[in-house]
Amino acid sequence: MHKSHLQPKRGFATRAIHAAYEAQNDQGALTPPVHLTSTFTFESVEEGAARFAGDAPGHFYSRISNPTVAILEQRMASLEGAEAGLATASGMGAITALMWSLLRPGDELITDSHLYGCTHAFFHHGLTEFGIRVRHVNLSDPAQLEEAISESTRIVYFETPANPTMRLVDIEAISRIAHRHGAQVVVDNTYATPVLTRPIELGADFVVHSATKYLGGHGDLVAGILLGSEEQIHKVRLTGLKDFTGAVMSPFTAFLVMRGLKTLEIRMQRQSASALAVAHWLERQPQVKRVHYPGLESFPQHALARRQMSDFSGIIAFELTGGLEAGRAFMNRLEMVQRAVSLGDAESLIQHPATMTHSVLTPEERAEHGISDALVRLSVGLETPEDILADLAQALEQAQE
Ligand code: 7XF
Repeated sequence: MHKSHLQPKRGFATRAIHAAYEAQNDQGALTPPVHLTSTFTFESVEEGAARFAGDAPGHFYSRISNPTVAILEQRMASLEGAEAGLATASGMGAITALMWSLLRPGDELITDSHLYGCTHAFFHHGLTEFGIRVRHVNLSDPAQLEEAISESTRIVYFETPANPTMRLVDIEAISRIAHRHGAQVVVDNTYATPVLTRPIELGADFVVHSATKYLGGHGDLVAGILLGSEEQIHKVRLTGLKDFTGAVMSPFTAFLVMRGLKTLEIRMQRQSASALAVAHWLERQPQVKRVHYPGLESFPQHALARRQMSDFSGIIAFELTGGLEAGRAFMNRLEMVQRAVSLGDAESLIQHPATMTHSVLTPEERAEHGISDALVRLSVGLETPEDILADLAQALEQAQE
């Protein structure tokens, strides 16, 4: 019964497989049992009252906590270098539960201008309706935060790499400025995952994930997770999640996410390697105008990518010289790569941000977010790399004809 596998000095892959679970405590079951129960029984009224009051350990209702979900929360906390985790029904569930917990009317949220479409919609059409000020700042230039931040700034929020432009933000530099002004930093780490970047170790206060993507990794679930300090996560659990959104994760989803986590490291390595090869190949094609991928020397923030990321992830954004029409023709001719939103799955997925993931933005907002109508986003999957390249090549060639 050694707890040695919980020690943080154990390797990333080891913790992704073993952290926070002791088979001996569950009749030797190798994989954590799925506790499909909404409620938990009490030995006595007094014991129930003590659990509700937080004076006795134990679960009491699965909207607050659940044993299977708890293993995932602790395992992800270990991987992100956080004290605690909170699993949610979706990535948007994590983002909304956190914001409703931290912000009050009159507070200001500063967010990078490059952002996932629904996060943008929640900030601009949700939070602003409740008296919260939302300001867009280009956080890829920390000096702009220094200029914009004020006494009422509570939160600085960004994605790195950002969806879908791949623009990066220097987590250390932004955290230093935010903390000097009493603001907290929230990083959406969906694109990088803790395999490539660990924002909390670089100074961020919270990490949010759409676990629907790389963490789950198999395109068969929708889920989210939030990581932070013990005290703050406890507060979000009992307010933003329990009372304000109710967006809890099902124990069965937690089981599936944990199954995905076991291969997260090798999937990220393989997808990053394949994406780098695809990005280099795309850059050499005459029909391709621009490729946005942090692993390319031509990427404006390549030096920051090398410093902040241990590899460059599996997502590439690019534009064809023929613009929107050429992009559409190219995407429609793909045979193996699937036309679908989402990313980080075993299947290579391609989508058109202007009419899909970022269609909730106005054309003016899309321009501000760096999303041209010609931009195409490719999530490189786990297929044989030569087959991915071959499909892209035949589609590009046919689209030209
Ligand atoms: O609520 P979800 O699990 O779908 O997660 C929302 C979300 C949060 N942050 C980032 C960086 C995301 O990319 C997402 C979801 N993005 C999908 C995509 O870009 O394809 C959504 C499909 S419309």
